[in-house]
Amino acid sequence: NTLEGDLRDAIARCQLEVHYQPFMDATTGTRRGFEALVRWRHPARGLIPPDQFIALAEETGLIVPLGEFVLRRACADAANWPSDLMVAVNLSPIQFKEADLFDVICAALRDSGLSPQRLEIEITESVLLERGAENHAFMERLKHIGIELALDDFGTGYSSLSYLTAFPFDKIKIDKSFIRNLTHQPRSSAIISSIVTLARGLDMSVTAEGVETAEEFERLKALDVNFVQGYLFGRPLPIDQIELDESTER
Ligand code: G
Ligand code: G
Ligand code: MN
Ligand code: NA
Repeated sequence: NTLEGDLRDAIARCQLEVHYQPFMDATTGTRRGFEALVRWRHPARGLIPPDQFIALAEETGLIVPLGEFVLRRACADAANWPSDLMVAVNLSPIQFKEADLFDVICAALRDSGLSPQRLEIEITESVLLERGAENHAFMERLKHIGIELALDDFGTGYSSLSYLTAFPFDKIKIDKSFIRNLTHQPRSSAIISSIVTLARGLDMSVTAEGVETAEEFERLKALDVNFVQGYLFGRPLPIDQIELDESTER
């Protein structure tokens, strides 16, 4: 059997799992929420990471039911968390082409009871390359009901600065490739510092992704990054393995 056939079955047979990785307020070190990251629990191949099936799901259109599954699961899970914790869900550019995406998101919120203010949608800039006007209008609708919008993987694509002013993002997530070089390359500090200044001017916050060491964390705090995410604070884990009783007070 093909991986495509297997993936189709996986969606039908609920072999997909949503794991959660925490992100923290950089200043206080308190946890602010979790990013939902899909995994495929394959009966023969074990746990398959998303970089091995998201592209296939996008090519075959399976990303649409897969994405809806993740969104619904994430909203339902987060509805049971302490109410100061957010959940961030990645949306594929392919999902943006579906005319009913707004209704799908509203239904996931309604059915779970999750407040829209606790949902963050992460999109990559590839969404913005096509159908700019429609996507802009769509993003405004999401913001209007209180959903937060994050620009994911910032710095890895074309990263036209015009996207930042043209689209209503609340947050920029700096790709982990910049954090990796932070403590050896002064140039990486300069780039992050510029992104932070730019974001401030546009009234957006900044998340640094892929933070693995205490040294990186210290440097990022000094650079005034708002949020941090990475193995230093926690790996993505299944819902039953995340600690929710951990203090989340400010
Ligand atoms: O969890 P991991 O770091 O292996 O994720 C690898 C990539 O897969 C990341 O780029 C992430 O954005 C993407 N990804 C993870 N979960 C989802 C999902 O539910 N939907 C989409 N579209 N992408 C996801
Ligand atoms: O959605 P996005 O492309 O940002 O996906 C985040 C990816 O980064 C996930 O695959 C996640 O497992 C991975 N990741 C999260 N924290 C770290 C980290 O500290 N180091 C590395 N190398 N990868 C990380
Ligand atoms: Mn992401
Ligand atoms: Na990212």
